[in-house]
Amino acid sequence: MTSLTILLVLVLLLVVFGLLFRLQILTAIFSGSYVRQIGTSNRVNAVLMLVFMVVGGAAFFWSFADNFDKMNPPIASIHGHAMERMFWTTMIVIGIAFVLTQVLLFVYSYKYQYKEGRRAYFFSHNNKIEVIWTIIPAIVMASLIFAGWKAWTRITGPAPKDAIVLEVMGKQFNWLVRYPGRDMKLGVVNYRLIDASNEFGFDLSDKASMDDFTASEIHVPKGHPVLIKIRSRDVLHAVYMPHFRVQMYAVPGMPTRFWFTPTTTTDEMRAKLGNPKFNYELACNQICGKGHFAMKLNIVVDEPDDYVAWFAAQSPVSKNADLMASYKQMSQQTGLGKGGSQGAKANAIEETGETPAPLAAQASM
Ligand SMILES: [Cu+2]
Repeated sequence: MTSLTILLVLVLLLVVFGLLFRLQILTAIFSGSYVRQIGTSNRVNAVLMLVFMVVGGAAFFWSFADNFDKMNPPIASIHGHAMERMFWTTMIVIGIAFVLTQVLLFVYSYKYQYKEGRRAYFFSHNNKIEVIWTIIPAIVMASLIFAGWKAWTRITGPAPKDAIVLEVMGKQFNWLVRYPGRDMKLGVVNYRLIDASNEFGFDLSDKASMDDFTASEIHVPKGHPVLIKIRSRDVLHAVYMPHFRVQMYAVPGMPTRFWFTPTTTTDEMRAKLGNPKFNYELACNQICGKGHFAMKLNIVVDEPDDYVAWFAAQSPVSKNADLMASYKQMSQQTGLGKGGSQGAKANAIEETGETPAPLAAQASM
């Protein structure tokens, strides 16, 4: 209590001194003996404004140009070109507005620095200027939003009926991939059946699950629409595939999706870039925890025949002894699936929406 009182007294003393100082200045102003000391710092600051504009502006454009290739990898999907057009149209429009406003900000700060005897020009308002700077941005913004809305609606509309389907599930800290087997139907999964061997929580009382398979990388065929169903097991992640211009959140409890058509195989892209080690990648671009940096997955774009061969060579979950044993144990523990009285679909995430037909060749395997 004593220290608080002392602190309070000190603060009040400071306030009193401040007021006395202010009073002294006011007295001097009214008596006409006050001389305002502007000093050289005012001019130095004005010049620094210009220096900041030139140096900061140059650094900004240099970093932009230097990282351009990283920000703008070659496009390898059909819709990627529409995204690219929208992105650069928006960048050009906001770029012009950005440069214009920043140059005015710094140049005016320099131009209207304090000068002895100069008074600010009083300007209340001007209807003409108000109308111009309201209507022009409104038209530009509305056009950008309308064009963006049209493109986005087209891209995120229902996947074509012949799209191949796969599921990607984000978890701290990797991606799990699941393909439907020959029946082209992703089976039922249930989070309560998840354990170390059954990472997806396959519910094998659903027949459609038996031929599903998991993969350590994503394979997709060139020139064929691909529908990716996206889920998260824990926190918010995002499926980001820069070359395909795909970005979609993986949200716990809320399945999302994105479909696209790859146009360039991995081999073609390697030849194009002259980099034999190149791989398309899926990266998580939401900071989802300490292992976020590790959430990376290879994507292989195959020629359709190679894709079919790869697909045929995969082993279904029903042939995975560890997974089958774990499923049996978990279903007994939880009373779900075959081991329990509850039906396969109780509490399960059911697949909804369209079930795309298989690749023609794949169906004849
Ligand atoms: Cu993540």
